[in-house]
Amino acid sequence: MSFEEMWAELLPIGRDAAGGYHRFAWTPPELECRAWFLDEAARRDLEIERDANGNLYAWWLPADGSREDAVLTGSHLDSVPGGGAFDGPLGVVSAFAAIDLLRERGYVPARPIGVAAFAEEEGARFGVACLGSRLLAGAIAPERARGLRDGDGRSFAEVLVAHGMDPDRIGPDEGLLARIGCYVELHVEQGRALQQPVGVASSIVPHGRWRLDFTGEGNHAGTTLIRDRRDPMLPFAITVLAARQAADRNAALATIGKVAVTPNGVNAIPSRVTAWLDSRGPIDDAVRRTVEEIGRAARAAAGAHGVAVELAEESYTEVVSFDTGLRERLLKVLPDAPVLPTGAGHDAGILAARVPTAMLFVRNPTGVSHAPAEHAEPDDCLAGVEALAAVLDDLARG
Ligand code: HGY
Ligand code: MN
Ligand code: MN
Ligand code: MN
Repeated sequence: MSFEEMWAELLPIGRDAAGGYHRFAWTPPELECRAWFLDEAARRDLEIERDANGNLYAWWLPADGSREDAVLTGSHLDSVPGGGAFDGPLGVVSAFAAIDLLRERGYVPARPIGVAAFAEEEGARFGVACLGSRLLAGAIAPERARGLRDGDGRSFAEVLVAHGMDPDRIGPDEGLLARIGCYVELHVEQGRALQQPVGVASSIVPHGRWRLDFTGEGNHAGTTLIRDRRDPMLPFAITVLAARQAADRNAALATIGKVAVTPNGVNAIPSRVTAWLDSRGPIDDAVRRTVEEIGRAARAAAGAHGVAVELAEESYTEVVSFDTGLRERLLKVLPDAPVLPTGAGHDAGILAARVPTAMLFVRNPTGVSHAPAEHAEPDDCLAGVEALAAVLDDLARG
């Protein structure tokens, strides 16, 4: 199954008429992607492993059957709502294609090569990004993860049970982590910085996700005088503006991109507005300062409208500098590859706290991501596969 054939199989899964993807953890499209992963692994006689956290692994074991000091690659198969085709899947398809390339060249690994598909990387269903890799790495308390709820109020624990898994078993998998010698994730670039087909990551900027709950008083839109209203939409709207102003002041990024209005009716003043804030910055305190300023503005606006507001941190990841030794080794294999930071979060950013980790990027000529315009040219995708194969060849050689 060539890269193109694998890509053609995945492409229609969970895609809407506008070309955006809706592959949320344990929903039918993502389950179809999981089935695709297992099918591709079986086709290559790779050994399947499922950890207790919902992550999938396909292992190419060395002749002696060893499972130690593995070279893990892969990425994720889930998407943001209306996301692009490449964010995640490009790393997984390229991993299978790189294994095919190595096998065609008669390569025999001296240590295991694994392909991972980490669960809920976007956090689009349960709200916390990289949920699967955070659980594996011990970067989120299992109790908190069990209680995370999706938009329909279903808990992560209930969803795991519905898919035959035991929520009491989620959490750090020290045995599996001990078997991973290093992790190298290939990912489509999510900006305009990469002007060559393939690049190597230096770091991930700090980023975090917060939840704002504005609680007012639901009431009739046609009979409630303005002076009698406690409408949560007002402080919400003021906070959206405040987010942009705080970001500009701190040279950071701040986005309020997901909102839930309850009830969501034309002729009803809502009782509650929940908004999610995403903030990123080149340095740690840019993000923290931005969020503090937004919190102050939200509280002032809420108070002025008789509305209560709560600001809660969902996840925060400090700046991640990838393993320099591993990066230098990649650059020996790929001497022409530029080195660049990424503003996007990745499972590699979470695993970097536990195992030597590096990332490869494939050029995205549109610079757009998390939207249908996200793109990588076929030649650049194949250059990515060649680069990944060369890196795996080097890392898994005896
Ligand atoms: O949100 C991110 O930065 C990543 O695409 N999950
Ligand atoms: Mn198939
Ligand atoms: Mn993403
Ligand atoms: Mn991604």
